[in-house]
Amino acid sequence: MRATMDPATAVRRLVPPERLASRVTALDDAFVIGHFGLAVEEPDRPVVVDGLVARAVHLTPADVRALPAHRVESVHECFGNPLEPGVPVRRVANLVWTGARLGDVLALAAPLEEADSVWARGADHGEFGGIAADDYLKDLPLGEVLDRALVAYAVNDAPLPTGRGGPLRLVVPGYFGTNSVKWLTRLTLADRRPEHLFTTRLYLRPGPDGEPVPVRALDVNCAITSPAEGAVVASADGVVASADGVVVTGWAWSVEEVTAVRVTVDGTSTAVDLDPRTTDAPAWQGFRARVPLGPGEHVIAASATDAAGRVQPDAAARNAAHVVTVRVPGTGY
Ligand SMILES: Nc1nc2c(c(=O)[nH]1)N[C@H]1C(S)=C(S)[C@@H](COP(=O)(O)O)O[C@H]1N2
Ligand SMILES: [Mo]
Repeated sequence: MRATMDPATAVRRLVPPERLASRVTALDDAFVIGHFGLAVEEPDRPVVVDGLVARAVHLTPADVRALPAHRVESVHECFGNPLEPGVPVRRVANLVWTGARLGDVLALAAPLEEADSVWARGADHGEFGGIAADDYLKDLPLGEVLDRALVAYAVNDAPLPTGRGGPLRLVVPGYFGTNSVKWLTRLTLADRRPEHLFTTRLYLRPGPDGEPVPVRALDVNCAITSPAEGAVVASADGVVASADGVVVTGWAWSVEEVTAVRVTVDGTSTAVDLDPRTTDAPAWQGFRARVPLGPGEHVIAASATDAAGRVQPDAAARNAAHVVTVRVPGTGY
């Protein structure tokens, strides 16, 4: 059997929020997750579409590139460790993906009426948390993803690198990154959910009635990109405080449009300028606030609210308000 994996354990490359200043995140500044490590490079790795279809098909990356191309700017966020829902996570980027619509790809196999789920598999395999799995697998509700998901072959207008899931990966704008299966090998149409480490054991959270539901739609969340945690402002270290104060900048996102961002300094709210969402897909939205800071230590916190009324909790949640502590040197400190 051909080796599909480098002999590696889980890859978790994380990036601090202060590297996320640009609207579109450079790939070097975007986090990388691979539960089993990274799959090996295989530029022609095909994708099979099978299951509840009229005719199973075997597609090369060239077949997918021949379909109508769609380019989507979208926030890309890792849910974090599903076993630690109280730990704040800011593993996030905003990337531009290009690919074929999932619906166009599946249509080549003529899905049967009864199919209401698509199971996406990746080439990577191994052991995660002491449990062995033959592949990475996620299932998605067909009705929600036909139009919105892409089988992507490019990111930031360049071919999808192997580490990002090339040659083909799924991207589901508005869903947590865990659903965006890298190194795609198979799309199986089904009428039920699959039992698997990454579908029914991990990446579940309590639903409306307390029952476990898969981690899909993004939470409301934000990240302060400047000043950085621990920054000494009003000095030459990149963050310059003027007589008018320090400018706090960041990004806010959710599955729906973010309608407000609250920025507080030592508990007191300040005026915030928030950009509207200008795209159909959930790209992140910029915000900025000019805050007056006297000498001493200050706690700056940001939290977002979305159009559906979702609000970031203050603490003890994966999407808790982002808090940075900064110091202004001078008398009084
Ligand atoms: N095949 C495969 N796809 C995967 C994963 C994986 O381990 N294997 N990790 C998922 C998780 S949890 C996240 S957050 C995103 C990360 O994508 P990135 O590494 O391009 O940032 O990929 C998702 N798709
Ligand atoms: Mo993730």
